[in-house]
Amino acid sequence: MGLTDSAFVRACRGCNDGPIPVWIMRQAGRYLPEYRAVREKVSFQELCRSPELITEVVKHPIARFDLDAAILFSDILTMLEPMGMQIDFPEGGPVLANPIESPADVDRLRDIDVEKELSFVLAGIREIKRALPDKPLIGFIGSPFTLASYMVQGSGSKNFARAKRFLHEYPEASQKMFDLLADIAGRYLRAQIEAGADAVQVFESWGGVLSRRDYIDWSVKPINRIFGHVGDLQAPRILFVNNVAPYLDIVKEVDCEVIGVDYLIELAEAARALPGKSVQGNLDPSVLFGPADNVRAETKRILDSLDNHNRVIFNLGHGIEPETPIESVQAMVDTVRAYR
Ligand code: 1CP
Repeated sequence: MGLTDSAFVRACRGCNDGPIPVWIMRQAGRYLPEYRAVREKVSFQELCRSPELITEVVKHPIARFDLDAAILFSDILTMLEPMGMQIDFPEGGPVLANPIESPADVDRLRDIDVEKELSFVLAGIREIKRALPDKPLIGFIGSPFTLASYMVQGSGSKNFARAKRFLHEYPEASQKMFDLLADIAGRYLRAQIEAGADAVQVFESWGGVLSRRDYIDWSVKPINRIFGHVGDLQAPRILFVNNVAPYLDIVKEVDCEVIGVDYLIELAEAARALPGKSVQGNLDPSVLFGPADNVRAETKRILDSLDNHNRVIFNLGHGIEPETPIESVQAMVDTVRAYR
């Protein structure tokens, strides 16, 4: 375990002097016909509960593009189901039938035994490691704010106004909910590493709607609490922040090795603002809908702009879109591979 010599792990640690590693957020998913074929037979939740099917879909993008890391197939919301949230995954995105509306709802949330109640995920990780023993595997969770935003809102949203309001209306209940989420998430990440994950990523997908003050209290503090659960292990810790630009000076202090950067800021600017950390990103996923020449040019432009190529992991600046042309993905991967 560990795969410490892989380009991906070395880049996480800032000491990769070989080819630049590349993987893709949401790399197993609906842009791949082989994933759609699996989903014609089973629902998303059935897929997430089957260690064999998890392994099959994790292998799809690796077989096609030989990416430098695999990522566990699951969802950030999976952790919430044993806590008592009822979640459905229709076409348009997740829907929660019993959103958190009051402090009494927070009191009803269950603490969970991650080894027992999320055993199908951990079995999936062990199965993936048997199938892909030489590929670094990334485990993941959602940040407490990103999870809470679905829990309070009941679905995805543009600005998560209800979730933000809940923090200010019920600060004590919010603190209780965030502490519980952070501790379960921390134990869950630890269990993922013990099952075989070589690195872990926290998705702070929606914290970018918070004021700077709230960002410190409701994004960074709970995330540091999570990372504290795994800081003594070898696995590098990645924090993906959507809309990182306003918070670079705050994120700089987070207890982790890598910052995943969205596409709203130049990757080189983020790298300069985050000394001592590696960066991951940040091609705009919509570029993949344009001509292959432009995909190659944009990929190369991002790489050319960086001062230090030993601490970069190439990726998109957010998840790949369902209808993305596969040729574009290949053009991006080939360009990164040929870079040095
Ligand atoms: O097949 C389907 O119809 C389900 C679509 C789908 C998939 C493929 C969902 C529902 N989740 C996933 C898998 C998933 N989700 C993975 C593993 C796949 C991989 O990376 O290869 C990961 C890491 C996630 C993480 C996730 N889920 C995030 C954080 C990443 C991000 O994009 O910012 C978020 C916000 C979710 C919630 C969620 N689950 C599913 C969807 C469509 C969404 C987003 C909906 C929204 O925008 O609110």
